[in-house]
Parts: sequence; C-alpha cells; structure tokens
Amino acid sequence: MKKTLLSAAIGAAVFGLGTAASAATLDDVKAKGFVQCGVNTGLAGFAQPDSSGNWTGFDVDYCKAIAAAVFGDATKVRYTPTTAQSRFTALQSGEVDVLVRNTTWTISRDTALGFNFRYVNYYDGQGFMVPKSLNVKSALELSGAAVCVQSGTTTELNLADYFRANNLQYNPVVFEKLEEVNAAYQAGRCDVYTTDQSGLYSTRLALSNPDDHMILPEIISKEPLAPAVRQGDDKWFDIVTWAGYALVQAEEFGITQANVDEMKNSTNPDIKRFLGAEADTKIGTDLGLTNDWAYNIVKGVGNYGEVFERNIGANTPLKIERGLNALWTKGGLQYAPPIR
Ligand SMILES: N[C@@H](CCC(=O)N[C@@H](CS)C(=O)NCC(=O)O)C(=O)O
Repeated sequence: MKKTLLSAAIGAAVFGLGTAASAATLDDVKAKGFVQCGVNTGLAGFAQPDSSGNWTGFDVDYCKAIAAAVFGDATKVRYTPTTAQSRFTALQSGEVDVLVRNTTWTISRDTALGFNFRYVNYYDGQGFMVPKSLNVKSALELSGAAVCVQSGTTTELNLADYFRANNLQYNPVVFEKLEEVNAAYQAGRCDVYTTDQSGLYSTRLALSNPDDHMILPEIISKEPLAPAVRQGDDKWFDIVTWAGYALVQAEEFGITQANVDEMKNSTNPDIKRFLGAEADTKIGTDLGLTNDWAYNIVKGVGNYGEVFERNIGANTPLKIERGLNALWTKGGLQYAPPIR
C-alpha cells in the first residue's frame, strides 16, 4: 500500500499535476492574460520593485519582451520574487511560466531539475568583493577568510572548489536570503562577499559606503545566466528563446525602440521579414504568435543594447561594460541564429 502511494507521488512529481504546469504554457498564458515571471527578490539593475510595486531591470525587460511577443503588450506581466532556493520549485510547480533570474545554465539544472535553457541573456562569472581596508589584491590572499555566500547557488559550489583547488582554508557564512548576506557583509561578519560579478555590482550599490569596497580581479567560474522553462513544452521554450534572440538581432540590425516603425519600410528584406512587414513571412505564426512578434518586442522594450544600457550600462549607477555581452560583431558573445 505504502509503495503504491509512493509511486503515485513520484508519478505526480515526474509528470506534473494541475493545469498550471501543463505542457501548453502558451495557452495558459493567453487564457490568464499575462506572463507570470519568476524574478529576484530585488537586485538593483536586474529586477527591483519600486514603492508602488512597479518592477524594472534587465531581467524584468526580458519578461516584458516575452509579454510583448505574446500579447503585443509589454505590460502584461506579473512578477514572482524568488530566492536562490525557491526559484526552482516555483518553476517546477508551475507557479511561474518562466524564470528570468540570473540563473546559471548548468547541466544538472538542465537535466536533473527538469529545465530547459538556450538563450543566454548575460554572460557572467563569479567574483569576490572585499573591503578596501582588508588590503588584499587577489583572491589567492584570502586563506582563512570568512566568506559570505547565498545558499542554493552555483556560487556556493564554486567557492568550495576554488578554495580546495588552491589549498586555501575558508569559513563559509551561508544565508538563504539576499538581505541577510548583505547585512552580514555590511556588519563585518565576513571578510569577503562572493557571487556573480553582476550581483557584486548590484550588491556594492546597496552598501552604505560602496566606495570602501573593491572587486578582486579573479573570475573563478563561467556563469551563463539564462532564462529557464520547464521541460516538455517545446513551443513555449521556442517563444522564450526567440524573444531573447529577437532583442539581439534587433541590435545587430540597428533597429531601436525609436526607429522601429520607420524600419518596417526598410529596403532590406531581412529587416522587413524580421518586423513582419514581408507579406509572405510566417516566422511569427510558426512560433504560435503573430508575424509582428519581433516588432512588438522592440516597440515594447527596445533592442538588447538598449535594454542593457537602460538598466545596467555606463550611464546607470551599475556602470557595467558590455564585455562578453557585446554583439559577436563587436567581439562579444551575443549572437542570434538567423531569424528567417
Ligand atoms: N548565478 C548563480 C547565482 C544566482 C543568485 O541567486 N545570486 C544571488 C546573489 S547576487 C541573488 O541573485 N540573490 C537575489 C535574491 O535572492 O533575491 C546561480 O544561478 O546559482
């Protein structure tokens, strides 16, 4: 009897019960009228609510791009704040339709956890932040340090590997919530803060005295941050993936939020097709959307470069350089397969 119950429970876990986690995410999304997007609890530049609950950020704009592709309206999104730990159950259970939350694409998340990743919206790597007063110039000088880290992250795992590989001792100070890690570091309970470099930039801003802290030169891992969906729904996976590629392709074409209407009259057939302005195109309908899906994305949030600059670029408090996230034509890794 016990065994039967157990197999039923495993069956339910494997196949997913309830409509929210069913295979037809696009239908669910259309029926409810919005995309439920799993984001951070609040990471400056990436996903943050203001006092009236309006979310903005680099990841938030990706959620909006998906909504624009589906509804022709970038505002049709609701946000679910998730911690590093809670994000995976939120996606598995169907509480969210997509996770856009600085989540590193790893093989175990792609297999054992049951997710799918394809388009990387931010190429990152793990770094270390220290108070300048610690007088340290390299992570290799950190033996014996107390290191603040958030649980449920690749960060925690890479930290252990890096210190072991370099024969360094350390004392992990682990918390589930971002504000707990921040508070512990601010209070001097740890010598070092480690997370993705993008996260370090955001976190440093949240400190009471950002200029007293520096980011060490070592990048100890690859952190390709990618939106994730549940396995078993290729149609939705395609939409989430190509929404990202559309942002990148728009930048490559020089299509911006300001010129997108004019670009519909371009003499370049590639651009016209991309914007759904070629009569014979099916690129949108083949995705299960309308042919102006990419036009709607650019109209709603701009191109990849605009999204980057608006939220985290040189003229924002974060001042992040494009680096690996430049277009492939400019020495970076952002590259979209042909949209034709
Ligand atoms: N990319 C890493 C780390 C992601 C992560 O959760 N980073 C923390 C530290 S920056 C974070 O975003 N916390 C925000 C929160 O819990 O709301 C991963 O996927 O495991």
